[in-house]
Amino acid sequence: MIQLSILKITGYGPWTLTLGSDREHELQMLQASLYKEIQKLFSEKNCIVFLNRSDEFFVVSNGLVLEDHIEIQKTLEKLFDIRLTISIGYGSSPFEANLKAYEGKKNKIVLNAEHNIFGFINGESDSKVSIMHFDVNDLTSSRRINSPYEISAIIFELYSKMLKFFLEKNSLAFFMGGDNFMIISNDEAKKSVHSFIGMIKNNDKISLNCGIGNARTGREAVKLATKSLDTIREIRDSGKEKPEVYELSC
Ligand SMILES: Nc1nc2c(ncn2[C@@H]2O[C@H](COP(=O)(O)OP(=O)(O)OP(=O)(O)O)[C@@H](O)[C@H]2O)c(=O)[nH]1
Ligand SMILES: [Mg+2]
Repeated sequence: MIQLSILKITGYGPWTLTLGSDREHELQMLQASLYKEIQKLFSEKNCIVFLNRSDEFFVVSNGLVLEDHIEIQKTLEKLFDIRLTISIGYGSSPFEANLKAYEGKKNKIVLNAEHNIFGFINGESDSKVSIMHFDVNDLTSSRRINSPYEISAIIFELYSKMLKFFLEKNSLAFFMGGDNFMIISNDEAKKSVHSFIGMIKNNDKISLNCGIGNARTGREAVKLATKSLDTIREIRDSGKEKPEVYELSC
């Protein structure tokens, strides 16, 4: 089971208007500070936070119970003027967990009214997280031919294809910066990773490496996924033929 906690700023749209037109820089600073704090608070509890469209946060919150969410809400309420709503869901796939969180909020399944927490908690039982860490092999060579903005166009087109492909496998893809992507995945997605890498290689002439990590918590799974990716690099740099996919579990 994967558990997701989705944090969204409450009444953000109307609130942004109260700042007047000279607001974009303020909003960007607020979003960056929020992200920093949310990543800090959840990673201390062995979770990992993925940024969704800069103003919404997807947390792989396996192992966390309602009390943990209340504690984090209290800290955020002390630090920021704006309030956040947390929607929690779980399921056998990340997409299902996302739907469950969405339903919990939509149908007002209240877990804690005072701190705006909705949805369904799995907590500590049957915890299983698989994360894929994708990275472009040797992006540096492409930098010699393409300017920074042209590289961005290549990376975002790749992200769009990745998101669509893995959504069909009930998994969720996030852009992490640089040439890095992470996917909150499941067995279905893991089975199709070679076919995705092959498709991108044939159609876009981009070579990808993919490290996979399986663990009981989000942070541990990400650690193992990144370690797998670094292992692919080590094999490559030692002159041996590198695998495109490497997987570690704990
Ligand atoms: N989010 C994230 N970004 C990273 C990580 N490692 C590198 N980056 C970013 O990715 C960019 C590209 O770096 P690399 O992927 O190491 O460069 P490369 O030439 O593609 O080399 P290889 O991936 O080893 O083939 C860097 O400038 C960083 O911005 C990581 O673990 N996580
Ligand atoms: Mg790279």
